[in-house]
Amino acid sequence: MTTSLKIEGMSCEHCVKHVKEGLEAINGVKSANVKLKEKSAVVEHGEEVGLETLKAAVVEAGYEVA
Ligand SMILES: [Cu+2]
Repeated sequence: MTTSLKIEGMSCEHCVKHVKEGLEAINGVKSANVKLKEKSAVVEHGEEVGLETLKAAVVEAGYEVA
């Protein structure tokens, strides 16, 4: 399944990489496509991965989910 997140606080490609790595470290996440300009992340993941888990990974990386 696919989940789109709006992310606040990313200012450069380093941030993008940080968020991407945080999301892709979750068990069950296949890929995370993070875009700086769009302030977005599109995450491909299995059904076992809930929205709260995705949000927590973004917060853990130091950013906010809008
Ligand atoms: Cu940055």
